[in-house]
Amino acid sequence: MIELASSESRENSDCREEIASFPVIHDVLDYDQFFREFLEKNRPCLLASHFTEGWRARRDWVTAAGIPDVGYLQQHFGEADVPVADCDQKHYDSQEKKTYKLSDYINYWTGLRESACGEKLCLYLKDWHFVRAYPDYSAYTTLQYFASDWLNEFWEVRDDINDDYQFVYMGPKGSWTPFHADVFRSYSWSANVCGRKRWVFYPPGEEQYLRDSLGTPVYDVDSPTLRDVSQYPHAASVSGRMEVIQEQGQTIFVPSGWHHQVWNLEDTISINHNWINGTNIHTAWDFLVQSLNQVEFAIRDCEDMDDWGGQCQLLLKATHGMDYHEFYTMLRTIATRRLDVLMGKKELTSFGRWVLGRRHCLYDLGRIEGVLERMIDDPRVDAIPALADSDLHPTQLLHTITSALA
Ligand SMILES: O=C(O)CCC(=O)C(=O)O
Ligand SMILES: [Fe+2]
Repeated sequence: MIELASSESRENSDCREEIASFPVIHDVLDYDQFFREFLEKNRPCLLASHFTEGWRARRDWVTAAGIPDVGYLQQHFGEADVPVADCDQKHYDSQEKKTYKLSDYINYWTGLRESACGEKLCLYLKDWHFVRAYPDYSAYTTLQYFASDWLNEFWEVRDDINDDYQFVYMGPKGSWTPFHADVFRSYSWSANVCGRKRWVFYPPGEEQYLRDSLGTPVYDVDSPTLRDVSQYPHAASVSGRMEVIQEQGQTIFVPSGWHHQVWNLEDTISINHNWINGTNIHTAWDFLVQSLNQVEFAIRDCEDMDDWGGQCQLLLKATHGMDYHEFYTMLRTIATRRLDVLMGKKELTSFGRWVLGRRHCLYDLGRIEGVLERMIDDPRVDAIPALADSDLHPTQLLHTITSALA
């Protein structure tokens, strides 16, 4: 059953902004329905807490009183290096981060929470690659709805670099994440092991109204400065805001390209993944193209230099996190594994648990076919030496997929 949390309106200077209702899934919804209603339509939703009931993290990382079991975390993971953001230090459009030992972070969390000069600190442990650090621990199982995950599948089968997009967050009441959309315009899901979060969302495109007169995106979407017309001339035109409180055990689905901001309302631990699959791969490609256009514009005055196109790809990798070659390598890896399923060579299991059947593989290949057609139309693809080899060229892969689908 999908229910809608009730609609509210919110005072916003002299206008009242309607806040759209937020879908909540209480019962088990079948995979196809979730796929159609939320992934394909790119709409957010909240999943009830029973979906994460059996998770080890919910048992072992939380005390009987429902708060973080810092003693347990200290004992089992105290030696881990973890990234920690200072919520009061703005660093470009994000927060300044340092590496801590988990045990030092827990000492801060359970202690006075002050700097050496007595200032109150708000430190938020973010983007800890927990599964990578403790691959045998099994803190949770990814829900079936999120099983089709090309990003983590790609990183799992890659043997040159060990990385993933599977994270643990933990922070005190008051810690927060500034207004942003996720890396590569991926989806994310985030589940509260304990604690509560407040989320604010805006649909794709609405963020353009939340830029200041110089074009810089707002950092804190609840900041009173947004009401200052001389600073944010278009803020009154924004629409589609959604807000929801995520309780302990609940999981939120964050669609592609939706800007959002998050506050921990209590001491909170959460698990989150970023992912791309057949339903948002076109969005991810469009965003990659847009990022390359921006890079090219930024260094257009050096266009005459040797291998300007190669330099643009290097800058794309540094700023966006992925270049054309890596994006294509991901597509090729995912496509090859699905072609193998169609030929009966292998079974495809995601997160060690969910079997992606033949029908899913056909869907995925159809989506890859569509993106490849657009890639081939981009003349900058041909200037990438690693793709010049005809066996590796996107045209060749497209041909293989089209023949298989026929
Ligand atoms: O929980 C947070 O502080 C941020 C999470 C987030 O931005 C996400 O899951 O996309
Ligand atoms: Fe996010």
